[in-house]
Amino acid sequence: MLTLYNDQHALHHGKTEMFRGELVPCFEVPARADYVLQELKRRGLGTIEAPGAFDDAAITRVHAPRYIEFLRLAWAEWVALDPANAQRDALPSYWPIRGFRSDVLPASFAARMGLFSFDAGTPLTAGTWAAARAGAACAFTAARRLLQGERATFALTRPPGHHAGADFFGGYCFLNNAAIAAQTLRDAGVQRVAVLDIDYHHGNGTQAIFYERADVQFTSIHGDPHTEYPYYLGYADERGAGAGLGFNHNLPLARGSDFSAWRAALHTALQGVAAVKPGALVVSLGLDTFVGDPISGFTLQSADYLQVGADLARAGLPTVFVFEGGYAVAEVGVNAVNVLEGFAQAA
Ligand code: OKP
Ligand code: ZN
Repeated sequence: MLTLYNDQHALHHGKTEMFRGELVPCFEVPARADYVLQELKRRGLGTIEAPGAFDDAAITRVHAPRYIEFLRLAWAEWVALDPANAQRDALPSYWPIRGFRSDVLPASFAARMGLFSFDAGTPLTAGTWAAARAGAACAFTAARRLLQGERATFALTRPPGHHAGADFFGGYCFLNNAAIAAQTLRDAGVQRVAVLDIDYHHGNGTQAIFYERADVQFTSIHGDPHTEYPYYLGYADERGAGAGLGFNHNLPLARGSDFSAWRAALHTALQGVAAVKPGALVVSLGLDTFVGDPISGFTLQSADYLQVGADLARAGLPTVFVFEGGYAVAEVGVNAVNVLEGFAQAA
């Protein structure tokens, strides 16, 4: 398995996120990717390369121009408000919910932070744009290398992407790496792409990006949004709209679900994937389904991830894996590489 590694990822290192009225240390830390890289090397699972040549056109195919512009300039604007801001992360405090205007682009930076976000848990830092942009390059290159004949590729990057929509950040995500990979495959002529999101949290950003499209099917297995983040999307009755009706599949599972329940959902998901005969598969690879994850509620064990990889390989599709969540930091490397090794051995 070829890994495309974002060696700029640590430029994004948030200090704190809002949780129950307090700022607590970020769960989404640089060490997550370091552990995965270290485990890939330790087990000698394929080669590790830097992403290739990249321009922002691949980002623009998925994200709105005014949002990209906002992200690019956000840190400079934040520091311009107050030089002391250079020492603290930017977090939003105001959001335009129902009844407010979202067509107007306010002059106020604080107002634009809220316009382009949906939670207070996603700090924007000095290196966020550079890290996220390099991550998009990773996802893009992972897709391109698949087109050039690789059986499977792995975009090892952070911050993650699947909560980011066309024009919003949240859930630790800024640019939707999985969507960028899927769109890159489409733009190269792959007629239909399936995105399978196995992170604990519903991939609301990816769903929203492709909701009205039949050319990219989206399937997600995740904690029931009645009780789990991101709460406001991810229900089973969300089936797609317009041309995309029938191309969106949510498989919510109760908090506490074990591997046998999870694996049954995976088999259901893979049947749906096979039904649309895609030319390629993009897997949003979250490892926060692990029993030891500090912010999630499923009970998968490390060995189960070998089985997950093998099950995914049996779909028989060229596959791009994109790293998403997983916050049991010391175990995330073993768990991620178990999926990849299980895949490689069964492929
Ligand atoms: C991102 B990804 C923790 C509350 C949860 C947001 C979770 C984002 C998960 N104190 N806050 O899908 O792994
Ligand atoms: Zn997650």
